[in-house]
Amino acid sequence: MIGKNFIDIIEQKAHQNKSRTILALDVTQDVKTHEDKRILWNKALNIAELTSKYLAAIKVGYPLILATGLDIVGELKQKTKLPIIGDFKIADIGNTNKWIARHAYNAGIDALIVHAIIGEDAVKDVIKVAEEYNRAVFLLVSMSHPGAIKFIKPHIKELTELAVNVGATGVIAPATRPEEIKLVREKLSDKMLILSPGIGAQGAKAGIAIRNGADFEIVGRRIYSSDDIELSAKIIAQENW
Ligand code: NUP
Repeated sequence: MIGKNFIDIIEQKAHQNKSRTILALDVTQDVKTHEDKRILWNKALNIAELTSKYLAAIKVGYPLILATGLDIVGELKQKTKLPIIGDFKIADIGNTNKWIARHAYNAGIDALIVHAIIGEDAVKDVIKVAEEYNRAVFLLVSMSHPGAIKFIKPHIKELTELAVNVGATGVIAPATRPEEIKLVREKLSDKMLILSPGIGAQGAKAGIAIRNGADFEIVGRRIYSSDDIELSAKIIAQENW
């Protein structure tokens, strides 16, 4: 299994901050000029710094990174001292995946999210890079939106088995359907982590994923779009710790 170092770090941060929250830092806006980019960059850093004492990790994805560039990862790590998860939902052929992973890890990303549905060979190409860098890989075995019920959910068992077989650090499973978290937990080794999105804006209550077997809850809009960002992060941590 890869990513043991990542598990130690995220657990240590969780205990230090008494929180099982991963902030989905998807704050974004149209960026057309250097000034737009600077404003967004500062806004994202400001939210990260305001909330960091109530978080276990930060997750970045396309909404932020395509607008600011990958360099923001280094500054986020330096300012918050939190591990950074790259939610690039890697889902291509192995050779392409390998290069996405190298660029992300080179930028300081500690863990990557990869679609399990692409199959063992293409997932393994990311695992190999993660081994080389001593970083983590999480596989999507289901998704939190309604559309996932038709195509992904029917394969959740096989996708979870794939995650175990390739030695992934853990999986992503939806807080919007806690019964799926339970099912996934039964199939995973105790050491593998479950990260669960869907809390807040997508309707699930903070704490529900943890009570059903997840290790961390991924929360975005409920924190960064709230009137009192710091207080929201604090309350969610109290609910999931
Ligand atoms: O199944 C998934 N659902 C989901 O919402 C897998 C994900 N990676 N996410 C991500 O979690 C989504 O892209 C966003 O970054 C975050 C949830 O954000 P929010 O709904 O709490 O704002």
